[in-house]
Amino acid sequence: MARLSILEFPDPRLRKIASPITDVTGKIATLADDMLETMYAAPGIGLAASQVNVHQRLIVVDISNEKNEPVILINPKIIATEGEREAEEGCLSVPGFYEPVTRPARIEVAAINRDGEPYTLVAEGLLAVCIQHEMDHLEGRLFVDYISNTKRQMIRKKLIKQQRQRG
Ligand code: QAP
Ligand code: CO
Repeated sequence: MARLSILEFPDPRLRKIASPITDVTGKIATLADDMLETMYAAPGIGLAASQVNVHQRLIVVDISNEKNEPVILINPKIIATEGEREAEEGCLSVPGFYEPVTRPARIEVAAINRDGEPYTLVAEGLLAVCIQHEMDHLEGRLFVDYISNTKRQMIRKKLIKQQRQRG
């Protein structure tokens, strides 16, 4: 297991569109495990491969309190949505900033698991928010894209300054 480094907004690599995974190899399983380790260490509840500079369609989430319910989604696809809900979102790639985002309240997702088997998942509440947020990363989309330009520019400036200070 290894901890991976997380790209931060406004890094242009976060804007890349991820490619479908054609073969769930041991390498992909290891990447998923490393992403889970990285997410738990952060700590966070979701991480997309794009955030660790791997532009392939893989996300991991775990919204459990005990951090013992990892979900790995390879090539996730939303096949149904229902309703709408606003919830506060944050992102490991936008540290320290939280803003409300409106999204479908319930989703059904088709994906492939760590063993290469297809499955579907129905999600609502925080899990639905988290999966949609992480799937956005695979399209090069960030939660700050849903807020006002003024707020996004302010966050951009503050993060660039922080990144400069850290070297
Ligand atoms: C996405 O986000 C998400 O700013 C996952 O300083 C967020 O794990 C889905 C984090 C909210 C649903 C609701 C953010 C950690 C973690 C920060 C995360 C920070 C430290 C964010
Ligand atoms: Co994020």
